[in-house]
Amino acid sequence: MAKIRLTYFDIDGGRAESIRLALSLGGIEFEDHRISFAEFGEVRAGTPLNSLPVVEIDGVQYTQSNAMNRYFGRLAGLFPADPWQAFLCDEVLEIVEDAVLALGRTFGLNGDELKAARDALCDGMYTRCLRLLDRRLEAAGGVYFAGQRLSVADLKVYVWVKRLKSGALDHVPVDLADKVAPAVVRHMERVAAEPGVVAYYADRRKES
Ligand SMILES: N[C@@H](CCC(=O)N[C@@H](CS)C(=O)NCC(=O)O)C(=O)O
Repeated sequence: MAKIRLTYFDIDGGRAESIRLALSLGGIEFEDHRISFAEFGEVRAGTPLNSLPVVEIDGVQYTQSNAMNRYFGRLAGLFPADPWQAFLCDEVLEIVEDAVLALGRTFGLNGDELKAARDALCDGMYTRCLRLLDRRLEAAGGVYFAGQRLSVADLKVYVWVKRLKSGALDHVPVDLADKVAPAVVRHMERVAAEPGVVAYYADRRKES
């Protein structure tokens, strides 16, 4: 098996978290290389696009978190084989990626500017994304987003919704998802209770 080293911030969230979860759930050995925000300037200079996450596979660095979600998802049995179900899984991955990207554009703002940008995000794009995810989930049977079983789409939505509800994001109401996408919140709670996810965070607590 190739030697895999995943580099990302030392947070249990963000773009690398669903990848870490997929690797862990799939029993795929990898080095979980975590860096502090203070180290980012130095580390990013050594990455192909000056950004994280990067995954090093047999000594070569690769970029793009959703490519990693798909590849490791396939290796881990967490990506649908059926082309239509794969499309549904992909759509969800990209909806959440767009949402993550939009939040990134508000970083660096402060005070009233930050509040205005986050209010607009929550009332506009985030409400639309959450409502769409709610509809997709119901259409897929209400439990998983694709293939009637856990996939990287479920992991990526779980990580995002957990963050929205965490209270860590200024001006993002913790009950936004509850109000506009209750099925997605129930989904988040179910994914949190998946045995592989519970085991992953139990191991994380032992490490820290
Ligand atoms: N499309 C890339 C985006 C990567 C990205 O923007 N990562 C953020 C951190 S989560 C970053 O490194 N931002 C710094 C920058 O781009 O200047 C991916 O999905 O991996």
